[in-house]
Amino acid sequence: MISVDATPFPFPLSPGHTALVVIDMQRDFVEPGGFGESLGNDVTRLQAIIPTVGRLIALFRERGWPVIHTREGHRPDLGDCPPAKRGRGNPTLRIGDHGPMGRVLIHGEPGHGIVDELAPIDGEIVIDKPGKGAFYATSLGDELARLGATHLVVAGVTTEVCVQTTMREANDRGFDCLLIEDATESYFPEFKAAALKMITAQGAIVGWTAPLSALETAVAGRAAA
Ligand code: TIU
Repeated sequence: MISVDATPFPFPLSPGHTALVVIDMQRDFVEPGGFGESLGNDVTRLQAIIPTVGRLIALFRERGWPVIHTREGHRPDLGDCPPAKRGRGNPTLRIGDHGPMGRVLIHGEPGHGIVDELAPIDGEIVIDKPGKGAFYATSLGDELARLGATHLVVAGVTTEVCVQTTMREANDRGFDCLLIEDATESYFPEFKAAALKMITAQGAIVGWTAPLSALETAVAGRAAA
C-alpha cells in the first residue's frame, strides 16, 4: 500500500488494484470551436492542465498501471442523446450541429477526439459515455472488475460536472477515489474549489484530493524503499 499525502487524510493507493480514469480531455471541451465554447465558456482554463494530465498519465504508463480514457459523445443518429440534453441552454451550436471541429460531440468527429497530447496508446481502454457520469450506460464497471481495480485516481474535465458525477457514481459502487487537484479544471474556478471541498468534506464523503506532486512523491518513495 502506498500512502499519498491527501485531503482530508492520506489516501491508501493499492498498486495492482488502482486504475487512472481521465475524464473527457476532448477537443470539444478544451479547444475553441467546440461544445464547451458553444455554451459560452472560456476554454483556455482547461487547456492549461494538459501538461499536468500528461505527467499523470506518464506516471501510470511507466509502471504498467492501467489508464482509462473517457469521451462524452453520441451516435450520429443522436439516438443516445436525450432531447432534454440537446435542448438545454442557449448554445451557439447544439449537440450534433456542424461546427469548426465537425459535428458537435458526435462519435468519430474531430471535436470528439481526445487532444493529441493525451491521446490513448495501444492497450488503453477508451470508454464512450453518453452522460456526465462514466458508469452510466457504459462498460466501465465491467472493465474495472476485469482489472481487479478497487481504487481510482481521477483527472480531467470539468471538475464539478463529469468528474464529480463520475466520482459519485464510483463512490456508490465501492471504489476509493483520489482526484488530482491540478489535473482537473472547470470553466468556473469557484465551482472547482467548491467541488473539491464537497468531495473531501465529512471525512472523504465522496473521495480524496491531492496535488500531482504528492502522488509523485509517494510513488517515488516506494520505488526507493
Ligand atoms: N459543460 C461542462 O462543464 N461539462 C460538460 O458538459 N461535460 C463534461 O464535464 N465532460
